[in-house]
Amino acid sequence: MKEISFEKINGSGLKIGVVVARWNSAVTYPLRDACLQALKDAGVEKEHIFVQDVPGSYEVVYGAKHLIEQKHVDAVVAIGCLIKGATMHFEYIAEAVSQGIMKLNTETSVPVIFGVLTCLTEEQAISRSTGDNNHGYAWGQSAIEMASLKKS
Ligand code: RBF
Repeated sequence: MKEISFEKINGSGLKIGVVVARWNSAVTYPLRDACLQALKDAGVEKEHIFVQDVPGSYEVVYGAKHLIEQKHVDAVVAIGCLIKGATMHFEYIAEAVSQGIMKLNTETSVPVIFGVLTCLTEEQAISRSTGDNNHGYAWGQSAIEMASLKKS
């Protein structure tokens, strides 16, 4: 199976940021909602969850940095959806965002979860953001695990 398994996670007392691109919001908003559900299920208090919308995936890196610096979160989930189109934008944005998120992980003391879907088709994007296959839930769980690691 492809899915990640999680030991019992406890989000109580952890501050979690969720940055969401509005581009392809039919995909990113269900991912965000599943992520928020995972945080709630793990006991993260409502007032400890900081959601920040940004225009597109390219901006999620700045949005994550902002939450780290301004809200002092223990982890961030960066959510976006890139769908390959006719231009080279897909490649440039995907490369920039994955490098940017990696940089935040290595250069700040805050883990940033890579919640950016890179899809060849709209069908792939829908499949990865709906029902049991909605990846947002596991991203929320990943953020709690990594935030706990940061605090340990
Ligand atoms: N943002 C996304 O989140 N997903 C996309 O699939 C996407 N495709 C784009 C394609 C083109 C041709 C352009 C110009 C932008 C695209 N963006 C996309 C927006 C991008 O992430 C960013 O918001 C803008 O380039 C402004 O910096």
